Amino acid sequence: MAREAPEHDVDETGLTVSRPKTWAAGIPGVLVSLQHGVEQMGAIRSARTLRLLNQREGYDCPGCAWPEAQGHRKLAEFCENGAKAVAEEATKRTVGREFFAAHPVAELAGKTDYWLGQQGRLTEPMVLRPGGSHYEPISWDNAFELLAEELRGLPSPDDAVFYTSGRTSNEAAFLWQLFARSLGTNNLPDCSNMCHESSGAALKETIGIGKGSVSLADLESADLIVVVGQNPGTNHPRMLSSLEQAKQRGAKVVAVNPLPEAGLMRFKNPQNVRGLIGRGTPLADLFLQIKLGGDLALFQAVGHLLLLAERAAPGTVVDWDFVQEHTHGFDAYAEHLQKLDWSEVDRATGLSRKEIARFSRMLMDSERTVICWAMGLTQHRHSVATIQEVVNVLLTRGMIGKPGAGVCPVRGHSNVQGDRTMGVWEKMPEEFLAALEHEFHITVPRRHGFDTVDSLRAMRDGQARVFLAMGGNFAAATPDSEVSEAALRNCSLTVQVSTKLNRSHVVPGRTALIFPTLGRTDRDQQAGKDQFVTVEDSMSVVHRSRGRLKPSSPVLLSEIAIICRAARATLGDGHPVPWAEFERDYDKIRNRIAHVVPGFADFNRRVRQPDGFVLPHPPRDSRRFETSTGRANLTVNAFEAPEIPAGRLLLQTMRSHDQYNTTIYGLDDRYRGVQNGRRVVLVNPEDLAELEIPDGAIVDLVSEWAQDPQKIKERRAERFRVIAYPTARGCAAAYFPEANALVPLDATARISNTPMSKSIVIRLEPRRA
Ligand SMILES: Nc1nc2c(c(=O)[nH]1)N[C@H]1C(S)=C(S)[C@@H](COP(=O)(O)OP(=O)(O)OC[C@H]3O[C@@H](n4cnc5c(=O)[nH]c(N)nc54)[C@H](O)[C@@H]3O)O[C@H]1N2
Ligand SMILES: Nc1nc2c(c(=O)[nH]1)N[C@H]1C(S)=C(S)[C@@H](COP(=O)(O)OP(=O)(O)OC[C@H]3O[C@@H](n4cnc5c(=O)[nH]c(N)nc54)[C@H](O)[C@@H]3O)O[C@H]1N2
Ligand SMILES: [Mo]
Repeated sequence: MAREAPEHDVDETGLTVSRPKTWAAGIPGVLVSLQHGVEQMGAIRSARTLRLLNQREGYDCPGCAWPEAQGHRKLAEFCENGAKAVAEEATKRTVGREFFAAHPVAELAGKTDYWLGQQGRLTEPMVLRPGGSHYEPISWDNAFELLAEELRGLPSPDDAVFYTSGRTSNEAAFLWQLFARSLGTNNLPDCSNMCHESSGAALKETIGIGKGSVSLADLESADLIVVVGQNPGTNHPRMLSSLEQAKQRGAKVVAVNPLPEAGLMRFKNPQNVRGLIGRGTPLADLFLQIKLGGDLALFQAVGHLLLLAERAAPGTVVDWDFVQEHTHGFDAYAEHLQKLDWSEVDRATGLSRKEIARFSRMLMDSERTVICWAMGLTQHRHSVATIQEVVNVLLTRGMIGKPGAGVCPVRGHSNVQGDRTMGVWEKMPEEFLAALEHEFHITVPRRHGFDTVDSLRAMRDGQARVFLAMGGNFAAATPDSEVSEAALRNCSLTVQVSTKLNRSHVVPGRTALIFPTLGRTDRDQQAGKDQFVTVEDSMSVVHRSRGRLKPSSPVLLSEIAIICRAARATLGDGHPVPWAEFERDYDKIRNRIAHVVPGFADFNRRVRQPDGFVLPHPPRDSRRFETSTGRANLTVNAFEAPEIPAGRLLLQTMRSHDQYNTTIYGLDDRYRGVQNGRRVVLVNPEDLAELEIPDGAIVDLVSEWAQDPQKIKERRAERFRVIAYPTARGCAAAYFPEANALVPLDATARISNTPMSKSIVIRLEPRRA
């Protein structure tokens, strides 16, 4: 473990370090959420806004995709970080034309993401003309005409790229892909390509559907919940309530993580008295401090132990009824695991065999197991195989399609799952494309489009030249910052539909447009009528979201209105899709979604039910597996773990407690004991001793990447302060997006093509003073 850090250790930049916390939420969480609200929104707007957060008649939290309770909801159905996300969006600060007149783009390009975000909500459409130094105001009509001309002038529709971030509603996402496909391209990269793509790929192959199989009720009846590669205390705080309830009725929790995250250790629930003033509820019964990328080894080792135990006492471990009736590939899986090399497991996981045996004993003792995971599993070279090993273990025990058991990839953005359901994917299946054609009497392309990494390559190489973003922050969220910024600058036109200023606005194409839009919390009226939109959470529940706040400017258009007007300008008024009608009445969009997207029949009526409705999920509902074999597939995956050369560390890039992806709320990471700074790298004290680098040193992080081992390419991120921290040996951690410059564009997961943001070989280079 780390040496005891002094309570406060201040460096010359004002950054302070204190001991990491061993519990999450409680009173500081409540205070922080109120403070952020009042600072950004004022007291009255705060109270009004937070009262409607995640309520049936209110809006869906723009934070994470964790589901809301069905039936009775608490008065305050939100968490500290949800409140921060809302304050960030509902802020009273604004950026208008005076702001842009005062700040040339070149100056804005020198500002941090934090500074840019703090300036406030965008209020009117802006344009940066070729060779111009400042963004200038432009009317909506002229802006749409400019975009339309550019799109119509492209030699091929595939020269345009339509990016989506996961905040977009179902309705906007459906229209966005319809616009792209009407134009003639499947270039629909999205943030999911950098997020849970590996989960989708692994699950589709093994259980036939790329979504999680559990509901909140399953978590309520599970007797074992395993949380792998996820930091719910920060990123899904409402999940802690589920874990707390589970613990209180006797369920066990296992945490698998290189970091002892506070939210996995103990929870003080701010919604009850014990949480506010007591010691809270201990969470993890077993904490496996694994090395980065060691999870495939762990789950193979556990699978191996399960099979050994089955051989010793036949019929007690493997769920033979399930395996024989519903799965394919069991024998090959079992045979492959016989060859497991334990010395490799030791090296890859850094865990003791006793710990691994204890975990497998817990899996054997449990009748209802849920395994949850997030970015710690999805952003490695072998992510798809790793998740398939998780599935293998669950299938062996028959833990899918029964109450209290299943797979739970915990999604990121609040509607990232819904956006996929609506067709935002560069390779939607034929049935979906055919249904679109049939519904709208249009022709849509079949050639697969670019995902995020391939879009970057195409833009870098001049093969794509118009970049449109429905939300998000493409420049900062993507890997290899230098390459991605150059790729954007290489475009003839970049268009950002955004609520707030960010990095992507200040690394513009030759011409750049900013389309300011309504957010989740804003009232959306069309043709004199209040409209609502819908979202799908991490557990496939589709429900309404309706904002009530007065928009920060009367000029703002909804995302839907922007798409409809852009499409009309580009495709002409004779286009068979009724864009104008869609803009006036969102029910009309939902009627069409009901015809095209499976599971959405009678959409308008069902989504008006108090808690919305749940989408079908064949494995969960009836143990049906729509895979290539018609059964759940156990898979054989070659053993794999990252190699860390001598004198190097493996770096993960992760979120602090004070950020939402590239939106930085503040400079503290309260649970990890870091205050007032983000350029830090957490390193195990024994590694520091070996490297002869003192705690507190200022270093450059240098990543070393080679597709071809003879040609190592270096990338550098300057001036990070070293913090001695109890992370697993050999494994360092720094924050995203500051460390994105270190993630090579070509370093991606096999099959899913997701950037390897949790697996970068680096060395620390001390700076001379
Ligand atoms: N407040 C807030 N909420 C958010 C977000 C936010 O930025 N702020 N982002 C949203 C989005 S888009 C997403 S995708 C989710 C992200 O939610 P998380 O996946 O929780 O986010 P990360 O910060 O990337 O944390 C990864 C966790 O996995 C661990 N980990 C890293 N590598 C490994 C590994 O190899 N093995 C194991 N076992 N563990 C590993 C890290 O130590 C860390 O605890 O959160 C969503 N919710
Ligand atoms: N190194 C590294 N890189 C990563 C990750 C990592 O763990 N490490 N995580 C990856 C993951 S999981 C994800 S999901 C991506 C996130 O990638 P993105 O989704 O592209 O990034 P965000 O930071 O969530 O986007 C924030 C911006 O969205 C805009 N916005 C906010 N609300 C709205 C809205 O309602 N409508 C519209 N139109 N715009 C809005 C605002 O302008 C804001 O600045 O980053 C990925 N990048
Ligand atoms: Mo994400």
